[in-house]
Amino acid sequence: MSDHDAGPGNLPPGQIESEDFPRFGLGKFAFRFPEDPANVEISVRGDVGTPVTIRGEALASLPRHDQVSDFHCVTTWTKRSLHWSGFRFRDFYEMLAEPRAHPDADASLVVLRAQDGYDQSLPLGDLLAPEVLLADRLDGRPLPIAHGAPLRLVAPAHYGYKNLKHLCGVELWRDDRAYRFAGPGFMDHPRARVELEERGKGVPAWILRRVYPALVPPVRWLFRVALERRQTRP
Ligand SMILES: Nc1nc2c(c(=O)[nH]1)N[C@H]1C(S)=C(S)[C@@H](COP(=O)(O)O)O[C@H]1N2
Ligand SMILES: [Mo]
Repeated sequence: MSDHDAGPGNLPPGQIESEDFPRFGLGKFAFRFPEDPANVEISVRGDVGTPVTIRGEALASLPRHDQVSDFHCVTTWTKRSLHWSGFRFRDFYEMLAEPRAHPDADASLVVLRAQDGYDQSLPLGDLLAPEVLLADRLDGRPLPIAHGAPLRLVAPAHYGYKNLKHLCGVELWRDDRAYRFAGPGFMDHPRARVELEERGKGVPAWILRRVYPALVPPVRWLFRVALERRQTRP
């Protein structure tokens, strides 16, 4: 038995296994979609010497990495054993972003931007972990729009809300500007580590654990209806 066959006892604190992997998120993003889901392009900006845009061809020069990992939404559902394929964020950063954009030496906060207007931040150190990917494939197929085409962040040690879909921008910020970024949700935790149950800020995790599950059915429904509407548009 591999680690990934582990039973429910091995789920992180407060999580429940989900049979399926729904399109999900913060309600206001349900009806927003990437403008150009085929265009793989990441702009690197912020406190850098030279702002640059890194295109799909450059990404394709990085070593491809396949990985099986669990996905943990803060509302308590977990989808186990997803097969992702893509590039390590660390390789993207060290082999492309750093040498081309020359970030300031003390730029340690990364603000991530998505094509649908969603954004999030994580410490650079968290993103350099080996299991953090820029994924363009899921379960052996090109990443679908529902799960973040053309490219999404996969950070399995962090709650789903840090796993940006439709990623298009990476900004390096110096520490002294970090406090200015909150994220799309007013309760977003700056790190949101699953094992430490950093579900949010301001409200204790044990309360969020009980309140959030009520949101799951309506949010699943909203995101499914929005996707169906997009797919059937003339
Ligand atoms: N661009 C973008 N990324 C996003 C979101 C979003 O609304 N837009 N929602 C986040 C949340 S809260 C979750 S749980 C996951 C859901 O990913 P999925 O739709 O692939 O299940 O995406 C995260 N990344
Ligand atoms: Mo989420």
